[in-house]
Amino acid sequence: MDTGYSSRRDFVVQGGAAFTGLSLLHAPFLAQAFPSRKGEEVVPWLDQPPDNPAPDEVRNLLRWEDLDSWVTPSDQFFAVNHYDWPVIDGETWTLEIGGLVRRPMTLTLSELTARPRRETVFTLECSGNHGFPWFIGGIGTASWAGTPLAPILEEAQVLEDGREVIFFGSDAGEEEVREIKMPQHFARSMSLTDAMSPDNLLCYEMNRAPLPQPNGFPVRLIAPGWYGIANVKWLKRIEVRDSRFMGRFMARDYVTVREERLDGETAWIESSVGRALLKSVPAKVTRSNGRYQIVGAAWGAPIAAAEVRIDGGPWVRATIDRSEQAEFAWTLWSLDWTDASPGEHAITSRATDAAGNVQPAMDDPRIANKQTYWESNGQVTRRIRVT
Ligand SMILES: Nc1nc2c(c(=O)[nH]1)N[C@H]1C(S)=C(S)[C@@H](COP(=O)(O)O)O[C@H]1N2
Ligand SMILES: [Mo]
Repeated sequence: MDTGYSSRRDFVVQGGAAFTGLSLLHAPFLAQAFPSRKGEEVVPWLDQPPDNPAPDEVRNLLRWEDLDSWVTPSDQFFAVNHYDWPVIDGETWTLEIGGLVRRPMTLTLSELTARPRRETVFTLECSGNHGFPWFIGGIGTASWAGTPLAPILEEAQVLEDGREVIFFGSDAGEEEVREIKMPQHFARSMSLTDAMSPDNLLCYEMNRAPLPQPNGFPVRLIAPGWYGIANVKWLKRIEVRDSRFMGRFMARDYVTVREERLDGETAWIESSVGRALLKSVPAKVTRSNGRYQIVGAAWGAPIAAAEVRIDGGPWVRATIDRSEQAEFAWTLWSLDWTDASPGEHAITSRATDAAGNVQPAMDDPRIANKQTYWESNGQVTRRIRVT
């Protein structure tokens, strides 16, 4: 997908580190500009999310008040898993490329890291984020590095019939369909066309260090522009097939159910969660010398504008922080809240993308007629007390 967006900051270098003068790379790595003021204090939101009820599956959710850098430090990055958390030995690990290819391949970690390296700053959001009151921090932005997937599929020589590419993780569990119980690895697929996107990486580094174990060590797929679920961790095998893959995470789970009007009739449409959607949130409110500032993030598409509405008043344009940007990363914004009066207030944000699409309101039919919690990109409202 070519968005024509010019400020992408990913790049390919041969054989490892060749750092250029991009501001992302200024030392120390994580100290980028951030909309903040000297001596400011964070005013916590009144509507704090309930405790995470599933700590085995979901870890380390982002606390929005803590956001103070464009790139999320790895130890503050959330993690989601559906089966076990595999612990893999990078020395003995291999990646199989098979199925409808002329030349099946087995790649070791050192073979992958010897290939051309590319780094992309990408905001990874779980498609369930904002689907439950407790789940509002299933998002983070990291600098992911690895080797592009497309040249490897080219070398494997996909056969004429190859249409679908399945990515299998090492983690496994038991699944049941019509009373048939079967062991299954975590797996997601993409069309061959989507898999061949030059953006996709076989990723082995997060924020300039080996991938942490919870985030997929030693190698995961990074599919910039897609929801978290597509970014298969702990990769084990890539399999090319001639028909659509109908595993749990494509066809039974991570399926959005929505009532739509088609030709004057109501149709219930079931669709597989795929590409990221336009979204924004008010991240935090700060106070400095009695002056309030609202800081937020917007992502899911190239961002043209972010607006804020207080207590159902008019939409006010925030200032977009253009100092740190990448095609697939969130954009930070801020707004001086000049007339903050004592009492409780509701703060809502909405993003507009470069094509003019506006993040849907909660009563927009796309959100209101959605019956499942996936892909909850409706406008987010937070509550705060000004003293
Ligand atoms: N192998 C494997 N990959 C996986 C998952 C999983 O359970 N197993 N969870 C997916 C989901 S739902 C999300 S949101 C992202 C989360 O990536 P993170 O844990 O690095 O934040 O990983 C995806 N990749
Ligand atoms: Mo997810």
